[in-house]
Amino acid sequence: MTDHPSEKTGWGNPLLTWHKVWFNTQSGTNSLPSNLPMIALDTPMDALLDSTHGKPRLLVVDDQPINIQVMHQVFAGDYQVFMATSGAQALSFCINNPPDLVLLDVVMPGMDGFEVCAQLKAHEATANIPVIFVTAHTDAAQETHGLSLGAVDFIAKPVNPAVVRARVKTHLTLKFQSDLLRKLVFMDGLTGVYNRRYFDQQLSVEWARAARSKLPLSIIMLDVDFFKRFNDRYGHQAGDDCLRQIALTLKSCLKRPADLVARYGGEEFACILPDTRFDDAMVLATNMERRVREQEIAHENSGVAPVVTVSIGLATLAGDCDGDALALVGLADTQLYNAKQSGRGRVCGAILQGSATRKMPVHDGE
Ligand code: GH3
Ligand code: MG
Ligand code: MG
Repeated sequence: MTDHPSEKTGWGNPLLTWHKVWFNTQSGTNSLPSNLPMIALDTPMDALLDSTHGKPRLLVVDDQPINIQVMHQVFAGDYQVFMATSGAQALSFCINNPPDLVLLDVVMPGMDGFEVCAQLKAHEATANIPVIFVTAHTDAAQETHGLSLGAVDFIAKPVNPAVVRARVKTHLTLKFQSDLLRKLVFMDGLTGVYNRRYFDQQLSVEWARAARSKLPLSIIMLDVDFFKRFNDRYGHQAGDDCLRQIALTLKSCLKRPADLVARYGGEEFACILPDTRFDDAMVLATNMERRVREQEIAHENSGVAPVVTVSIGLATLAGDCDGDALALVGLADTQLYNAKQSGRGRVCGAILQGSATRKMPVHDGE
């Protein structure tokens, strides 16, 4: 936003120094734990897991700078306050830099607040940002219309600072609670990577995308070798630590934002690699096998190596295919089985192509 009112009017930088975690500055029963991450609603899972504390971000949208100034005075102490003076500016800000909540004027020249709200709710990346209308026109029909568009609240101008602060706090609390739940629903509690539920959901999304775009899609299935023996020899606690370490290593092998690693179950992990050709996925899988080996976690009863190793099955969808996502997972599973059968600590892969499945050479991890 080039014409940021706070910069023009000399109100100072809205990105004020963060004195305390916001929730701890609030009294009352709605307070959330201070370790609650501040999360943008369209944040991918990796970013959710890495979120750190920050001041909640409010976007105030109003064509009258005096109204923005009032809101700035009400909120600047506890929030990062951003400003937009038109609907178009507000939309562009929300898409590029999603705030935690929007305070939205209804009557504005050009795109009015109702239209802005409708557009925010229509886009996946912005649909979950709570919108509070702030307006001088508070008849029941307008309020009903605003709420039907997905706004969470309606506040009358001129605003009462205590009331608007309390309402914003309530809606932010709800927003952060649902962010946290969303995070927990898709997270594996032991390793901190995605869980099976998220993997299944994303796989069908990526399968549909690959089918539409005719781009390749690769899946990796990975299983720790002789992990039962590892637990028996070193104990379950060490087993859990080992799984955590493997999860971290696998995550660090992925470079593209769309790639993901999930705990598929027990000591199995799975990766989705959108738009990744077989050869590139094979390089990645081979790298994963090597990197886990290089962790040098002692496993003296393995029989494969004196350290923990993994077996990997890779399957790539290339071009049109009559099957479904399960066929791709099934093929990766078969390849994992082949890797186990042919000695463990290695990668096997195949391409799913129409009704023909082409097997690729085994890549021994040694
Ligand atoms: P293979 O090389 O054929 O995969 O042999 P394996 O011993 O790894 O396979 P098996 O399926 O016989 O045993 C898997 C073991 O993984 C048994 C189970 O106790 C262990 N395991 C599964 N989930 C966890 C977990 O969350 N923590 C720990 N510590 N162990 C787990
Ligand atoms: Mg195993
Ligand atoms: Mg297993």
